[in-house]
Amino acid sequence: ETISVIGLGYIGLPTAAVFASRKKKVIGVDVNQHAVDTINQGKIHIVEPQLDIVVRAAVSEGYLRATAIPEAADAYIIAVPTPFKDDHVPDLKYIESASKAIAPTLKRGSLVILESTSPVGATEQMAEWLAEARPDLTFPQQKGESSDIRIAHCPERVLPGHVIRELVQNDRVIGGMTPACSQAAVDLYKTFVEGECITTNARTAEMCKLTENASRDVSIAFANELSLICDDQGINVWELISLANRHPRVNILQPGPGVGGHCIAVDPWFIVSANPKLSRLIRTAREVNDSKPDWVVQKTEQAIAQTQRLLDGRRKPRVAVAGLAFKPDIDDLRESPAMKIAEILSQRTDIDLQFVEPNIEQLPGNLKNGTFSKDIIASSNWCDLILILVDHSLFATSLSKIPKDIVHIDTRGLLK
Ligand code: SAJ
Repeated sequence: ETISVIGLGYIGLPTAAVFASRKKKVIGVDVNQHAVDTINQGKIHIVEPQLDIVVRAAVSEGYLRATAIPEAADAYIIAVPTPFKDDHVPDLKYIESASKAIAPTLKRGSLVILESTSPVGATEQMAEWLAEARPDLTFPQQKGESSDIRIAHCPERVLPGHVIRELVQNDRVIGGMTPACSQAAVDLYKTFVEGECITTNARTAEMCKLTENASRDVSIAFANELSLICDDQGINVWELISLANRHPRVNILQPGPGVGGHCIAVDPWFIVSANPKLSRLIRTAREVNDSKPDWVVQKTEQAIAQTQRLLDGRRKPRVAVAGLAFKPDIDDLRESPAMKIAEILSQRTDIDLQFVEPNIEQLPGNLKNGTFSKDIIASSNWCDLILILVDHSLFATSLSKIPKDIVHIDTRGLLK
């Protein structure tokens, strides 16, 4: 049995490697030739703990091979990005091009699984694209259970930083276009999934994934809204939340500088764009979370102005920005609210800036003014004002050595 994984990114590559680690023959397909070459050398082009070891073993034992041109397989897993366009409308162009690329290689009995986070209806749309390209085969939307090709949606739900563990342990929601499609997909995932594989239809599976991330977004928005109210009322929001969470049926998440990453800030829009009038809460949560970085910038600018008054022109205020990643203990700066804040501050020439990020080796080019440090203690000894944007564990363990007399803006409640 051969499995083809289309899209060798943060989801596709770990999935391909884990199948290969269970001695399945896996063909990984990606349009990025650099990714293909890197993987064929047994190396990885993305950062994820343990992934390098699994990929190296899979390639050297001959179970995983990458290519830019799709080949015939028994099962296909599509794990390509699903971004949105300017107006927050989901953009299915990568699913469309992946479908068209694999269509010529399909054969009777092939199973095609869409793993990409998708708006409701995307799996049916993918089935249409495949059917148009292969009029010689039958598809579930035409022939139901007796179709030549089986199609299912099986959304990924792994947490970046814990992908290898969560791939194996998490439950999977499997939405086939027919029950037989679901069963074929369950049989495939059971190769390595130790969690439960629960079946449903494709539309429910699509909505389920969007719901999971929208639920987290709404919960974080609640915490972020509380943080604004508490700031105005002179209440420590972290103390407040920990007290409220003592109630047996209350479980509030943590406020922060905003919501980043590639999923939680994106997926809720797929729900909103399909039902704008009905999704008022989900939209508002997105807006609350998206506006938090600007609020943090305003707070920081007020503190800078105060420091300027104290320094009275003797020198520029020194500002340390602690953390650039989108969440703790990773090096991923993409879609990071901390980066958004850092970029705005780095446009100022009337302050001396230092960016502290222990998980990267150099600053990204879009931070114009400012020096780089990996050491929060040295940086806090240098600065007048420290802005904490990420709760890296290295920061948490350094807290006792950070001088108390500098101005703190703590968006993560590290200093409580
Ligand atoms: N955040 C807060 N407060 C919190 C929790 C998180 O401000 O209490 C922020 C983080 O700092 C970060 C953002 O939210 O900026 C998202 O981080 P995250 O750890 O909540 O989630 P992701 O984006 O790394 O991964 C999510 C996960 N979804 C859920 O937990 C429902 C993961 O399981 C999904 O597979 C992933 O999205 C995805 O690919 O969809």
